[in-house]
Amino acid sequence: MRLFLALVPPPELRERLGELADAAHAHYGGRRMPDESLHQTLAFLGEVSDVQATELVDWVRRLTVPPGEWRLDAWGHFRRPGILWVGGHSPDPALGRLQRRLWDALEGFGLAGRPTRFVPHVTLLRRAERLDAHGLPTPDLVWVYNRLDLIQSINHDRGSRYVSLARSPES
Ligand code: 3AM
Repeated sequence: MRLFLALVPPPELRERLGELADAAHAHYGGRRMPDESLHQTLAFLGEVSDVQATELVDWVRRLTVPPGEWRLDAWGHFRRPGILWVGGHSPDPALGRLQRRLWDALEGFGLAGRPTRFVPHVTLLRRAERLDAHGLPTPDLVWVYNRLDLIQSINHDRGSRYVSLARSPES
């Protein structure tokens, strides 16, 4: 099964992110991420075995995520898949530390795939028709987090559906 670790927005923030997604969609077209799929990927694990998945579920249920606040104050894009995202203007040191700590542990589980660059972001649009418009208001949101989710990504005809398999305790 295909898994990733992510921050899942609390309901109010999810709503604000959904509003940004609507504004972005009006400008850029493409496929708007459904509200229930909005997340911030900390580590994409790819395909893992059932045995590994069970170990990961146990680990996440005991994992402590240091509480943090991530400021979302910039739009960004990944040109090739036409992804438009909202994220931070500058790298967030606490999220960087969390991501490195997670990968240290994941490599202990025998998982590979640590990326060379980590750009925390929330994907709002996929296959955007253009990425060069500048008509959107600058975002200004704060994501207060203290836990993460282990999420299964299930492919279906119109994209992926995400199912949380485990959630770390609130810290
Ligand atoms: O956080 P976002 O939505 O940008 O793009 C996929 C999504 O990221 C990414 O993992 C998240 C959940 O699917 N993803 C999918 N395949 C990937 C891969 N092979 C990948 N990230 C890195 N390598």
